[in-house]
Amino acid sequence: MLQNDLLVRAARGETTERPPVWLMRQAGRILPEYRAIRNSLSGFKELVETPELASEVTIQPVDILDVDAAIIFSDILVIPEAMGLPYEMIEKKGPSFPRVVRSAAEIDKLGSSGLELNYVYDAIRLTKKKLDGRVPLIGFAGAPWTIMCYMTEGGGSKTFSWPRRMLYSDPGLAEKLLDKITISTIEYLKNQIKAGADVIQLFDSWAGVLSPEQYGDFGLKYIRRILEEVDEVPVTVFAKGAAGSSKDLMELPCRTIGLDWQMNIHEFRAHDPSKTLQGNLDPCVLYADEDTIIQHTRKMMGEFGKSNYIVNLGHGVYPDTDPVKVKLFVDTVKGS
Ligand code: 1CP
Repeated sequence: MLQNDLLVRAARGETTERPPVWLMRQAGRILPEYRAIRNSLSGFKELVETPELASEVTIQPVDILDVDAAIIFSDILVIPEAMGLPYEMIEKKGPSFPRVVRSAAEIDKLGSSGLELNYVYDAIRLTKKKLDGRVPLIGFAGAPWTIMCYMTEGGGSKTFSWPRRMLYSDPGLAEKLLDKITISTIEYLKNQIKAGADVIQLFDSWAGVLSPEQYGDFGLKYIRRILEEVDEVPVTVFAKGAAGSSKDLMELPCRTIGLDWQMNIHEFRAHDPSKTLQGNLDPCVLYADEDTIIQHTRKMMGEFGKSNYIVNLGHGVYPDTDPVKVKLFVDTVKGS
């Protein structure tokens, strides 16, 4: 039983006393308490793969920032790794894949079921135990298109030319890879739910590099397949940069759609007022002075309205944000 179940109720479309609030990328990044643990280790992967430590940093923002939900400390890149493409997390640079997949033979070698991700499920079980019902726990995965971006490009990129090139040069090959990622992701999310995840979020961080038409064919099609299979708990789809696909997003068979700060709140609401929306404060607002933060947070909340709403930023909180400002944002939501 959850003592604070605001997030789960809002995600189900039920009436809540106030909208729940959490922040994308709230675990890690901004808290000195996170960095203290992180700096004592060999690297990011040790933290992700050690359930005791992962659960500790998952709970830090609940204790320190008083958010209404925890999100399991992990990364979307654990899926490519479990499929057969290990990643390295390079200090101050980000992820890098020594091997990528760009041919049918390479894709054939990838695994797609029975993947070894027990460390994530153990971290979820342990976190649930330690949280003891204080707040819900969010499980997550990358959406297939975003995962394909990393598996073909080999790391972060401004343009993601490799995956986009494949959509023109060999769409069948892209579909083959997206299929495998989709199968892996369904199993992964179902196992996260069995381990105790109360809500699931799909991050499609690179949705915005595609045209709306391509996003329908190579992004939303696979998200839809996941949603048709993973229906045990409410699912949120966050497709960063996909403002041009508002209607298609709102027609997905999921409870909640996450908005980035460039998306028009009223346009999304108008498509289907019964769906829950999550978002969408520009993360840069949190660099401003206190009055500006309070003013922008209240204005945003007014636009979303009181029901079917989960307060969040429009993308992950930026690493150099002052935790005091983040706390002010959380307190403003709770007090207004
Ligand atoms: O050493 C470190 O501390 C590395 C920084 C870091 C952290 C804390 C990375 C590297 N990943 C994470 C954890 C993480 N990643 C979480 C859980 C904890 C939390 O921060 O709340 C989550 C939900 C993610 C999800 C993730 N990873 C996304 C989707 C969300 C988004 O921000 O769009 C993406 C795109 C990644 C890949 C990734 N991992 C790390 C980096 C620097 C990146 C982005 C690389 C790029 O620019 O393409």
